[in-house]
Amino acid sequence: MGKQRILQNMEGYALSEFGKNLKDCTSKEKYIALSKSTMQELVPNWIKSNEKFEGKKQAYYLSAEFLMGRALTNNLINMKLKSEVEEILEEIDVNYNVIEEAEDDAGLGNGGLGRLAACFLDSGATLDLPLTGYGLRYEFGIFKQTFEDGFQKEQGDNWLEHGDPWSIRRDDEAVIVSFSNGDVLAVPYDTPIIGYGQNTINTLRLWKSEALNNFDFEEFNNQNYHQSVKEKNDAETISKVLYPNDSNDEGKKLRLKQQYFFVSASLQDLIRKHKEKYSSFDNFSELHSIQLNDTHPAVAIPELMRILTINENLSWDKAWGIVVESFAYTNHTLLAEALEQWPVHLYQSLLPTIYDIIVKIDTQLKKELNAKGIKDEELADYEIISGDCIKMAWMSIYGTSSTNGVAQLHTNLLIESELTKWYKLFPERFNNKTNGITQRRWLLQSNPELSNYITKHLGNDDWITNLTELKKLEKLGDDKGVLEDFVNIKQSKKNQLADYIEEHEGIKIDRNSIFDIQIKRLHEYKRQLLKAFYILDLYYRLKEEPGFDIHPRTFIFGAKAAPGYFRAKGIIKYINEIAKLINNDKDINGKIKVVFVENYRVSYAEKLFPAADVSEQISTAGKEASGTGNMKFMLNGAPTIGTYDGANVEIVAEAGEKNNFIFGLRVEDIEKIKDSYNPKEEYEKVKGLKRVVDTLIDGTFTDGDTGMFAELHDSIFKGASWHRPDQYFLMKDFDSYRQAQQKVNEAYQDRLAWAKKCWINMANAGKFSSDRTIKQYADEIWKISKS
Ligand code: GPQ
Repeated sequence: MGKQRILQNMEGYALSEFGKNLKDCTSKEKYIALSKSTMQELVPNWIKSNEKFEGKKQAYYLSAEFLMGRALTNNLINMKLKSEVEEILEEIDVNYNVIEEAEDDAGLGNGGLGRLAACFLDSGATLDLPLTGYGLRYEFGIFKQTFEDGFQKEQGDNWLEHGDPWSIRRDDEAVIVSFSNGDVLAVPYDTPIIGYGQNTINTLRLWKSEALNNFDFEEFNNQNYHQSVKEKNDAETISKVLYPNDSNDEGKKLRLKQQYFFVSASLQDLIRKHKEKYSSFDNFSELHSIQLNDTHPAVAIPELMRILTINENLSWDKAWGIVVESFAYTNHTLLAEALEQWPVHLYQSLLPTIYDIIVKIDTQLKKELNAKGIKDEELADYEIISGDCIKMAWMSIYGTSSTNGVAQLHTNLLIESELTKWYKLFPERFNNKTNGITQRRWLLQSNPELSNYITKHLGNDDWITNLTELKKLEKLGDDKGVLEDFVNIKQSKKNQLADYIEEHEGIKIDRNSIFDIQIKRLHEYKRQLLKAFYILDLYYRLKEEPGFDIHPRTFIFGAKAAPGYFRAKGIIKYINEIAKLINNDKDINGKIKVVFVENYRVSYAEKLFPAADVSEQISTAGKEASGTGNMKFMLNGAPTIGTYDGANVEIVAEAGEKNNFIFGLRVEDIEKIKDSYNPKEEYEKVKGLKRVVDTLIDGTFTDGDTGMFAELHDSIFKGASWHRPDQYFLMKDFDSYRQAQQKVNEAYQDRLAWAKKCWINMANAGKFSSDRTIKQYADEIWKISKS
């Protein structure tokens, strides 16, 4: 392959773009030169790949978030060029790692939902399936997090400051999106999604908002400078910044603008391409399957109705048939606060035509329900427009032919509780698609040491595209030599992480301690606070109980809190206070340490998952729809300490309960106790619990007079109008969690028995490849196949 060509292209790019010789470029510039040169290599294949799917049914993934992380290494790996490029760079005395670290993450998502979209694109291309992503090209992605005196501070994420070498602007395919107060231009930026082996290169198309007229000369001449650029500023605001809420509905006008903007642009794009080839829409749903990633793009349902009935003159009924057939909907949560409900007045004022169509859809629904014998007084349970709110989930179930949950437990709960009524109406529409992760990023890229070892023992690298191959390794779980090698690989990943943490967090950690890691968004239901209470209890016992001893532990947290989520920010501050106390206590002598890493993100995650000894998945049962971090830990050989929640249930079913540490209330237990639950009883009764919970109010720690800690205390004992005391059952699960942790400590003493647990987890991770998930979407929902 073109080793020489890549280098030549890099040199040429350095000269023409930076006015320097390559050797004099900064790391950032070298990164850009290398990426541009890689683009030159792949674009011809990209064009060919697009052509091969012409005339075939294709799938489209509409998502407000794509949490892609870095692209360079992933692309080189999937093009099978990584080692060659490393050699080229070595020849010119450049360290590949330095170039890799020069890339900013594309952080166009909050957490699980956005990262799932990114894994799905990788799997789609690798499986040679025609799958296109459509979303928003936020100028600012998820905020950058720093800690000041232990408090989270947010900074803007200017990821495009130096340009994005991986996307190509397509002015010729721009479309106009209309709002009641004017039109804006949607300009597409296309990023190649390279399948492993480069057979297929798909596209992620992200829309940027711009003004139709950038500058009003008349206003300028009239000395109205602000007015002269107002249209430009207003239009550009739409794709300016990602809303930093995870699983929480914000209900803001700008957010609605974002949703309609990218949805309308994407559908117009599909319609335009369809019309270039066909003169009717009779075959539209035979050629398009459109997945709605949660309800964020649900406005696609009335928007496609608008386009088909008003622009294209189809009858209502014919259009409705096409809409239902073309769309499918994924539900990602049961949390009430995440279920989108838009105020009617926002729709009426911003999107009056769309609102009228929603009214028609709602009327049609009620007629249909009546015809099915549902009485008028029961209609309120289904109506899409309910009081002054539009229920996006209801519209998404009614306007699509498939509704899926993201893990078996989650789907069961949807069917049995939240969506029972809808399930009874349309049982054939409901299905489960358990989430997955791409092994290309989460093993091959982030853990080359383990990848090579796996390939060596399997005798081939088929696992890269067929993860269930790992099952063949299970039998080596009794081979002492294998387990020792495995322990050594884990140790080398722990050493790498320890170096990185020392450099970036300024904390020296014990490389031989148990790396116990909880990395995910900060949310009360994920119960970072439960882990904090546990750590504090451990600390007091180590100090006070003679004869109590444990294997050294490093508790690592990584999490961003939504900027407006007061309690989540309080938990961050609290954990940072605990860290300060414990890490500086000479008595503890480093036996336990607490590290809250700053600015947790995809590229940091790639360093954390491979180095973990313990995976913390401790959400309140029934609250975590699936989780995907749990799968990344498992694949890298870390047992789970967790509740029976989300995909944990399936992880344990694959890897065995004895190789994991399950604790706490189950969904059915919670159902039984929730009405009579009194957290105070547990607090009084459970040994040590009072001591740790009281630190929220007894002056042990300071929250800088923000009232944060007292508020956390209230969340446990007082409740509020919108929740019961301790709604996430921290008090009730504390002792059971502590016992499970004690078991972890004991199990870790026998190094080889522990390594075996890790090995069995890794060997049974095959089910959790997003290749499996995408194959199921392709076969069962989208009905698409390889070219
Ligand atoms: N999830 Cl509704 C998000 O990351 N953001 C959201 O807005 C919603 C869900 C997560 C969910 O909490 C996890 O349990 C899932 O694993 C993930 O989506 C992907 O399905």
